Amino acid sequence: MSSQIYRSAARTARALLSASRSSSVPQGRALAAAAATSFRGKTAFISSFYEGTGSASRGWVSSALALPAAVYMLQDQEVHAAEMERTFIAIKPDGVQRGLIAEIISRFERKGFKLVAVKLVVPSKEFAQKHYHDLKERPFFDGLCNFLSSGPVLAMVWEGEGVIKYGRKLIGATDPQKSEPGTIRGDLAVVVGRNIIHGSDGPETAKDEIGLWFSPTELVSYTGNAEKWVYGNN
Ligand code: DAT
Ligand code: MG
Repeated sequence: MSSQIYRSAARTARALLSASRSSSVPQGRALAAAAATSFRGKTAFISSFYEGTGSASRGWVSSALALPAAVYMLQDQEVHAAEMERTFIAIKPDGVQRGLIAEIISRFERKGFKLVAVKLVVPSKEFAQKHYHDLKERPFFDGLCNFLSSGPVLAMVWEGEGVIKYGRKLIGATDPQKSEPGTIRGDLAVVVGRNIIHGSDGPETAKDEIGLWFSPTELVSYTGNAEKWVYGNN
């Protein structure tokens, strides 16, 4: 629920920011409608900007005056909008060595997700053991950690609405024999021991894995050029 409100706030912030670049009242009207819709009456302070005390037209005049204030108040939320959901994605040594970095990155990019951190690293075996700590009882754990630490890994953080769950869809099932065609593993890998890519499997692991692989200063918050075309309510 809170994330829904959060996303609504983010969308409204974006709408307010883009509308603030125009002085036309009709845009302001559309914008107010968008604000009312996305907030669903949950944040009184927004709707209060648009409540006319008399005729509808008086209401719109006052909303035009209040708009800049609303924009400034929501700029923080615009920043947070750029941080709505993040997941950790890594191209494992097999994917890097096979020259699949660009192919894999382009699938996330074309979807509309945003890259907010990236680096090429050779993890130590101890680091690999930390990353895969929840699998330490599995018979393949040692081989898996040896493999992850055997060469360069492209570590990334991707951001976007639903990116954790949908990132897993883009990746496909763990065993490439069972991954659907069209997924990264389905199209580009053959066996489970060389399935080329890792993706966080939920919000908690995403948070832990991002924290393990990146320091906070390595995560870059920015507004993507195409964001207003990727996100929007009609
Ligand atoms: P995923 O990578 O899809 O999240 P996982 O977390 O269950 O899958 O396992 C981590 C990695 O361990 C997986 O990408 C490949 C390897 N692995 C999983 N099951 C395996 C198995 N039965 N034999 C060999 N390696 C396996
Ligand atoms: Mg996993």
